[in-house]
Amino acid sequence: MGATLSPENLETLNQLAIEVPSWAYGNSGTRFKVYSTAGTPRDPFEKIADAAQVHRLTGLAPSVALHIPWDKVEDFSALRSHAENLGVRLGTINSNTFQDDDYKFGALTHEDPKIRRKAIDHHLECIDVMDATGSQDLKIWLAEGSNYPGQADMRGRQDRLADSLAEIYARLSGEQRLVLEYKFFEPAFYHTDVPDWGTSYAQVAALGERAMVCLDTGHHAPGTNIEFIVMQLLRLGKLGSFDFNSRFYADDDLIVGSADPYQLFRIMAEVIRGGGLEEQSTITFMLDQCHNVENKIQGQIRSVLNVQEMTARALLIDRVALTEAQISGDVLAANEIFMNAFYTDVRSELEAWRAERGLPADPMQAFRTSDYQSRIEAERVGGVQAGWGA
Ligand code: PSV
Ligand code: MN
Ligand code: MN
Repeated sequence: MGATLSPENLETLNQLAIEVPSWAYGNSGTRFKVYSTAGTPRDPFEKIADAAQVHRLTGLAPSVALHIPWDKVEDFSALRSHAENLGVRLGTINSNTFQDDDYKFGALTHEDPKIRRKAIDHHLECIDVMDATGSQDLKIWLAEGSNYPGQADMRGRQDRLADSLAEIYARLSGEQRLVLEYKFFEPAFYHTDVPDWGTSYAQVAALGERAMVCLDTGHHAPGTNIEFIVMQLLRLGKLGSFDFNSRFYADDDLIVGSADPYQLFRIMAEVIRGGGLEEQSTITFMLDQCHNVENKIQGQIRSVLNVQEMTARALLIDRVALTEAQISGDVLAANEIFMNAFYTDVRSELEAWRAERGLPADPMQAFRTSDYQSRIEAERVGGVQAGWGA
């Protein structure tokens, strides 16, 4: 079944901008082993340089998310200029309250006001970073919860979380936003304090207009209808950002669209249906993935291309015919219209899209044949390689 992207489709597709995470370029692994690879960045400046390659070859990834303190530098304005000189900008600032002994039993929810103070102050410091980098979003993911029934007062923790978030939110200015990410398990296994979109929604709705929900595709129980959540958050005007990644079993953080391209298609179909790619949309389409065994820069290139490809296919859904089939109760016709779009090969059209912009037809191949990888392998010797958590 052939179908081509209309000029309106192409206009929508052009709205797609994907944010890559700085930590994708550092070493990462599982809890069993972190593999070290040649050419791995030794500091945030080198991570940004690698991220800029993804944008240079795909035209799709104009911003880079930072994680504090992993990406802490003396002078964030210098990091900002460095990014801008390489054709990208600094994006979401991710806070980190999961690598400090003080936070063993919680950070923003902790019983001890001194520890809560420390955690709130960390977020205020992240907002200072945003002021210097020009970032729009402060993204908060909390590793807080409990392992055993009875261990923690879940209700009290929820109340303290609300108070802590209110203090952080009050410090935002201008266009800055707070996005609260949810995750149903890990590192806590009995309860987490922000386990689902409903809890995140309840917390951010209490804060105000500039507080939104972050949906990480790897943070749901198996079988969850994620596109339904996308639809609902868009409907409520509270979908702030995505953390895209793929998973087979848990929070696997694999290449986007690798485990289930059809799910990515369904998610992008709801994004389009809900206006998430319209000009006035403020959704941040971020990747949150780590490459354990594959080449990191190519892994990111593959991911951003997959997001674009599934978006292009989702744009091909014949909405007029679909609505007719839905209204008339023609179940099979509706499903066929939906699937026809999913099964359409858009790769040559996307090659043409790149050609028009002076981008390589095959960005993966272009990276393989460039000397970038061999250059960084030769240059980046010595020093400590930055990794997930460094
Ligand atoms: C937690 O699993 C998470 O998805 C959060 O976004 C963290 O900031 C990120 O992973 C770190 O990779
Ligand atoms: Mn995430
Ligand atoms: Mn995660």
